[in-house]
Amino acid sequence: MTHVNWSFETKAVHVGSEPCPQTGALVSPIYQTSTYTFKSTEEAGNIFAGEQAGYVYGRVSSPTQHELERKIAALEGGEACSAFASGMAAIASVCTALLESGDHVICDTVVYGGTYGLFEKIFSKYNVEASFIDTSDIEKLTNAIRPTTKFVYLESPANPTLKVVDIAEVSNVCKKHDLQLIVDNTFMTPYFQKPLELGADIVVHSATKFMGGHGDLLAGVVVGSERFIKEELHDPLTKLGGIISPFTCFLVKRGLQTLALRMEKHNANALEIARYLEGHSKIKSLAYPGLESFSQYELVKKQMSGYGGLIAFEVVGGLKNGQVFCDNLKLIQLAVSLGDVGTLIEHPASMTHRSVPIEERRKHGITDGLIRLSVGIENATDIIGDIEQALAKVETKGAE
Ligand code: LCS
Repeated sequence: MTHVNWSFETKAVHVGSEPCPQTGALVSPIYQTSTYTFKSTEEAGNIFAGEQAGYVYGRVSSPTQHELERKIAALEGGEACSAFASGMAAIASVCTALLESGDHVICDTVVYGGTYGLFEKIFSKYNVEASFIDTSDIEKLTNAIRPTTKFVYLESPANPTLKVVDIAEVSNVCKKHDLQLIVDNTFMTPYFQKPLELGADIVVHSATKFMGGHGDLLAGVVVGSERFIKEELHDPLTKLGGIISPFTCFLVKRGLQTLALRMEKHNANALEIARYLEGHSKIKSLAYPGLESFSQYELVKKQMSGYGGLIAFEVVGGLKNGQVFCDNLKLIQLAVSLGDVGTLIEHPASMTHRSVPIEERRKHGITDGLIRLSVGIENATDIIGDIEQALAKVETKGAE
């Protein structure tokens, strides 16, 4: 089957989900095994040497993993993909593949707290220095480049403020200075944004989020050139041990088959909820890329085909009233993670972005009262009803 001309939805359903050639089973089996047998030492030697196709050990790869990787590469429009046990395992492996002692990296000021911590707490120990720069400011970005800079890392929209970065513009700077551009596409998924087409070299995802979609797994993926995935990323994949399990591959594959439908619903619900919040007297600030009032709306229209399911806002009265609001929700669950079928809410300053120093957080818009809502695919009226009743419990007299 050739898939190059298929649309996104058709690729999502069929690529990597072909019937089993041995049994004809419509859904191919999960290869739940830790090791693989060989007919002879000669065959084993040839497979280990890469001269013959075959599998050797569960920490290296599995047929289920390869099916998932083919599906994701097709959806992101990349040459190849590698799947990992979590988003952090994927990001850490990419960094391990690219970095050496003495290198410098540029990371955006607004990224998931775990990613910030990876550069600040782990790679700093190996003499890799990170500069945290607002990459949407091209002058600042250019000034931060050193002879030792290896790559620029960014999320767009970013977790949790939803700041958007012009990927094509940053890619031009990177190309000029011979730097790699790594984009975390978790919030958009390839359904709404294709960073490789915009000039990124490597795309990473927490597949735990929209790709898996159901809040029941942890996974991460990397998409890039065949050379990077097969040669440079192979050692970190197999030696650091962040391998994804065959069962998780099966779940992510299944999740991806409905990604287009779910993203449309996340998007429609989030837009309706953002419009409701926009007119509410108890909402102090609001960011949703789909609102015309969003400060980077023009850029959103240029590089994304949808707005996603994340909304960031602050309740009048800041942290204290934000807590009252969260504590009174009934349908919406207070939990980290995002991109699930169910609506989730969290408080970045005390939860996901706790590891970012207070001053840094505040400087870059992660205010003490900021709340992040991951809108699910329930009925929008029910979600709004829950928000409405919780906001009614918030006392705003005299609050700012
Ligand atoms: N990239 C982004 C944009 C993320 O939001 C996360 C996790 C990761 C990478 C790491 O992926 P993981 O290892 O968890 O699969 N974000 C989380 C969050 O906002 N709440 O809990 C986890």
